[in-house]
Amino acid sequence: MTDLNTLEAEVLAQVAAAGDLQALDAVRVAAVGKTGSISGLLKTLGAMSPDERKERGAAINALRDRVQSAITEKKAALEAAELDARLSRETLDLTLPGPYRRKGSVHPTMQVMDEMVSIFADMGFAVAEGPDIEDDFHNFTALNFPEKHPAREMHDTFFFEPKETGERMLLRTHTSPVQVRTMVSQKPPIRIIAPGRTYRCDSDATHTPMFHQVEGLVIDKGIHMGHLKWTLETFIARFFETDAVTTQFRPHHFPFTEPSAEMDVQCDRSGGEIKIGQGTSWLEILGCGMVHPNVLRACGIDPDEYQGFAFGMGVDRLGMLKYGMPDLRDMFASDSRWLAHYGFSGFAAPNAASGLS
Ligand code: 2U9
Repeated sequence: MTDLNTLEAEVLAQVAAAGDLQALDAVRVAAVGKTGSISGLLKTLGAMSPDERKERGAAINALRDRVQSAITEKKAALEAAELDARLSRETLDLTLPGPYRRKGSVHPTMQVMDEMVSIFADMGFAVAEGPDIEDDFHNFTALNFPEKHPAREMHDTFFFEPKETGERMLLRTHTSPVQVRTMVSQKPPIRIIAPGRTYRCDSDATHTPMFHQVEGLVIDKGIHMGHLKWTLETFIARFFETDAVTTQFRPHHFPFTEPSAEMDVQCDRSGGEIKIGQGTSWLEILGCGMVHPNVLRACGIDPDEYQGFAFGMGVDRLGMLKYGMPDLRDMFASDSRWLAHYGFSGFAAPNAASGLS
């Protein structure tokens, strides 16, 4: 008759010596599997007397239980060791530079808008925003546009279907409605810029149906053209990052300002590339003027008490001038190669201290 103690010692020694889960499972099958050494002992019980069978059967089952729990314990230990080995093998040092992937970039229009905002913020201007979908009053009437002004026509402006009241909403043609809303809702003094999307029914190499503007408005007592000129010349010098900026004002007309002017900056256009601060050519940069008294009145401000100046510039256009992009339409073509070439890093937000780009 097989000596159970000897068998137990052999099997436990095999369990202890199993180096991995596969080896341990082989020991398990050989001991307590269908044809295992311990399972085989149970088949010998049939030839015994009832008393012998009872005693021998209990001893064999106890042996099987001890071997089974030893195998379970060893399995847990091997699994834990395997997990530790994987964890130490699969460490990831997050301080190492990641694998190179095509990085995203900041669109030139957003870069230029951020540069403009950071310059004006440094000069004490707040940023004001308003809806892209506007009404006639805020986009035209409050800005002193006569009823029959061509800008109110369909060929220039995107109109929505009229409401039941007959009122036609529209896509704002400039961000000027934001200044109107600010003057209606805020007592002077006011110093704001209004960056944002604007929409006009136009499309060629220098005009797109949607483009971006930054307009500005200063309302206070005793404001005059000298304040306007200093503010804009200071902005231009900081935007083009050169002190040698020469500018000129050309008389112009806008319904919402009087007097109105367009501001040019002197540049060298000889080599195809535009160089600001040198040369003898002139380049139009923005429009400006003293806020028309009718506009102040329309916004509830007494022109005998308060005066103001305003200006407007095309963000995309100034970006093309500053960073040398030839065609405005490329700005909106979403060509990943163009964006990779002209895009800016997202980790270098423009600010007065560390620079614009
Ligand atoms: C209010 C009063 C006056 C905003 C102004 C301009 C001149 C101007 C154009 C520049 C290029 C638009 O993007 S562009 O095509 N804008 O020339 N804009 S003064 O004057 C205002 C605005 C709001 C209440």
